[in-house]
Amino acid sequence: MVKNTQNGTIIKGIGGFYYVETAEGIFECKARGVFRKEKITPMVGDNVVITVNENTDNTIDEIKERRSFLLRPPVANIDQLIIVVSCTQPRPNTLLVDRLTAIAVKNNIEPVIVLNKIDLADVEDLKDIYKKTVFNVIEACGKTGEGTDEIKEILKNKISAFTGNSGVGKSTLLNQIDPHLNLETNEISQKLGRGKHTTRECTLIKLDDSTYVADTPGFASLELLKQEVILKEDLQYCFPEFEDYIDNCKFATNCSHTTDKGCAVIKAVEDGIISKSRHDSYKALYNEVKDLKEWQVK
Ligand SMILES: Nc1nc2c(ncn2[C@@H]2O[C@H](COP(=O)(O)OP(=O)(O)OP(=O)(O)O)[C@@H](O)[C@H]2O)c(=O)[nH]1
Ligand SMILES: [Mg+2]
Ligand SMILES: [Zn+2]
Repeated sequence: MVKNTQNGTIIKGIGGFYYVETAEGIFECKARGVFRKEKITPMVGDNVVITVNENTDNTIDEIKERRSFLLRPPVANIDQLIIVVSCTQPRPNTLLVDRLTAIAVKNNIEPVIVLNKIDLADVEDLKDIYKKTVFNVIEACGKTGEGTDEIKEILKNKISAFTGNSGVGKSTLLNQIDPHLNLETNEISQKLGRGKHTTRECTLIKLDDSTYVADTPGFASLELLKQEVILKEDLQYCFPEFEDYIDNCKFATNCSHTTDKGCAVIKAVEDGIISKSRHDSYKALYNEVKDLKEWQVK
């Protein structure tokens, strides 16, 4: 039996099969049983060692250590999370955006905010919220291609993943970046005002030798995102624009930055330096985890 070992990257996973890109091409592989025993699930973006077999299934034998990984969207080793928000249709959900930026920051992934569908509604309110953060904010239009060059520039030489609700225009924007991709897109449901879950799988796409981007499905349930827990002590650091103020709170080590007297973060919100909407999201996320202890999180 001819055997041949290769290094590669998982670019897609469907129904227990993983598609691994190596220097020799793309190989359909199964994961070795040992991963299941160790409760490790191979992910798109994983760097792996595979064995290409002549007469049996190719196997993933080894998963290299991950530089970063996210549960939703399920991708490993990305540098950037491109969070696509539509100005309307579907309506923007700032709590979702801020949950995603916090999860990215916690995982050492750079969040980028793309405000899409600027042809359909006024973008000023969203812009006002996010220009007060430290994140890159790009205005875009999947329909006309506005903002495409800026997105291309930011993707260059990095591994990124697009994320955001169904229908915000993730696949449409990727098609603008490279029309050859021909990714499937679909109108949003006018009745429900949201997308139709057109993209079904997470796929890592090579734009050039050093630039990769993943298209991912819109979230089926926002509940699942709550699995990515950020403990209350850590949450403040996941809102980078708070950092300059955290140490100036009157009860610095104990300040939750939610209601406390003498809170420098709240003062900065009142002064219009930190956006109120971001602070509201912080409070909502804080309330979700405030009774949770470190040992309760696996
Ligand atoms: N008017 C307008 N429509 C847009 C824009 N961007 C995307 N669309 C439309 O929005 C609809 C949804 O776009 P998709 O690219 O399928 O959305 P998606 O985020 O990939 O959705 P899922 O794959 O379901 O997660 C399509 O009909 C697009 O043509 C835009 O900037 N302006
Ligand atoms: Mg899509
Ligand atoms: Zn405070």
